[in-house]
Amino acid sequence: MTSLFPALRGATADRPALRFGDRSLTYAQLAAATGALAARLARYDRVAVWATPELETAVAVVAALEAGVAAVPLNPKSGEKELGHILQDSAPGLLLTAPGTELPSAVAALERIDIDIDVQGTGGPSPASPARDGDPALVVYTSGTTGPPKGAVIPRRAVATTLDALADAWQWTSEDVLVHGLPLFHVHGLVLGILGPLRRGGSVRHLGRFSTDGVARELNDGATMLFGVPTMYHRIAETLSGEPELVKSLAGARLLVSGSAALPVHDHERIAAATGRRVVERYGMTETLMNTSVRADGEPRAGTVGVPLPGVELRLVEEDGSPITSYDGETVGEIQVRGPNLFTEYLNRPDATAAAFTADGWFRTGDMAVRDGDGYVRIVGRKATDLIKSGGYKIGAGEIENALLEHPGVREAAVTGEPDPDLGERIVAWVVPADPQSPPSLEDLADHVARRLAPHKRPRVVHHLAALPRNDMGKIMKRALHD
Ligand code: MCA
Ligand code: AMP
Repeated sequence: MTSLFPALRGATADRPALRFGDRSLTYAQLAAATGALAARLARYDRVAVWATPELETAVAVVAALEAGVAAVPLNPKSGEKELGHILQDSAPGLLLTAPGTELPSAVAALERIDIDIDVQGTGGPSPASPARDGDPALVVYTSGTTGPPKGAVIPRRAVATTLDALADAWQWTSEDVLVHGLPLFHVHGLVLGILGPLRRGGSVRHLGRFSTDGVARELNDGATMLFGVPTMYHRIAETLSGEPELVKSLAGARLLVSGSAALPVHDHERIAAATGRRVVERYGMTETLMNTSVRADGEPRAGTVGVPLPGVELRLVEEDGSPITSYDGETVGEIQVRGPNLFTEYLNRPDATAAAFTADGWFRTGDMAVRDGDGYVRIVGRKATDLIKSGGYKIGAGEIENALLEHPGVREAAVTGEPDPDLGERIVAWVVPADPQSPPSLEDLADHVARRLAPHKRPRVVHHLAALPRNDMGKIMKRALHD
């Protein structure tokens, strides 16, 4: 198949492609660096990428895609248990990392390539790889309600079609300069935020880590688009009143896009009132890439995620699976989607893959929504109460409960999410201590979860209980906990 990145071979050689802090690459430099690396990757099926927010991560993933090899992005803050699971499950042939990175022991046994971004000469792009549309491009790990994260196998076709559909919806061109500070081990920051601009032949400036100052600086210095999760827009909304430079920067942007979780209407309205700009929401999922968006030329109605993207079939279904045919803005159903944007399977999990699809190929998202008469989708909730969205990260309650139960001070544990103005939801741990006289502290439990899983999965609140409320079957009644 043709390259996912025509601009590596086009007439754009001297144009900027990537900038991270004060380090940057033009398209010619990116072609040389990825061409040299791709030549070393061709014999592997899958390679892991230590996905720090650095230039090397972008070079590694593009090189893998150029070589026709699947990339497995790893959260560099993953704890030992999470990392051990992902490595064992995905069995990468080697690990790509920035030079000098200190790696934890869980990955020490893997063969490692330190990426050289400063490839001199006219190495140029790699020759066209023999990869086909349906071949895997990425394996991205995503949490479910129970058990360890599952590896969603995302084909090249899905990456290409989702990015081209977004280009149509957002009038996204090679003239656009994107700014963001998203992590590079999830779809939002990596596929939309890095591969997106490169597929268009445009450029991206990554902030290293999100800050409102960084956003203001880049938008006032030529960047045209901003991507962020609602927590980032919340922090922007909180900061606007005292920061005229931030107001000016947002007012001048071409497009402000939010996704990964619901953007509260209050934050949407505060940004609109201060800047005159309305944030555009889009809705996606690791397994489906992008499904809907408010269009750049459409009406950005607060609280909706817009209309299905070109090529995406979307329907709402009742509990019994029958499709809802009248769009009245009130009837709630589960969103199901079908189209070239979908993942192929969960790696090594045929059971989970089969459960995720209907017999005729619709993917069950688990998101509950209504649809207005003109087709706009409004997400109203989730089917599973055991999935928590915190800071735009999806976190499974079961995974954290299992980690808590491995703490010697914990006899029983339940995990829920509760509303949080900054994070959307925050993780709450309900714990029956092994010794009621000396229950484990929040700090202790947070460290324990952060070390085993990842810092964003740590509980932010802990309640100690004498017993967990259970029904006759012994199942924990989570709704009773908050009462
Ligand atoms: C705190 N930290 C700790 C501990 N406590 N580290 C170890 N042990 C501890 N006990 C560290 C954290 O790692 C972090 O470090 C820092 O202290 C602050 O922690 P935290 O409060 O969690 O971070 P934050 O600054 O509040 O983060 C907010 C955020 C972040 C920046 C909005 O949540 C974020 O980047 N969210 C993006 C999620 C995302 O991209 N989701 C896409 C998936 P440090 O600051 O150094 O990290 S969804 C998706 O892809 C689909 C397709 C879609 O639709 O988009
Ligand atoms: P993930 O599995 O981490 O890719 O997260 C996907 C989930 O994020 C979806 O199933 C939705 O629940 C949620 N999500 C993504 N975008 C939006 C949005 N714009 N509004 C509400 N929820 C969203």
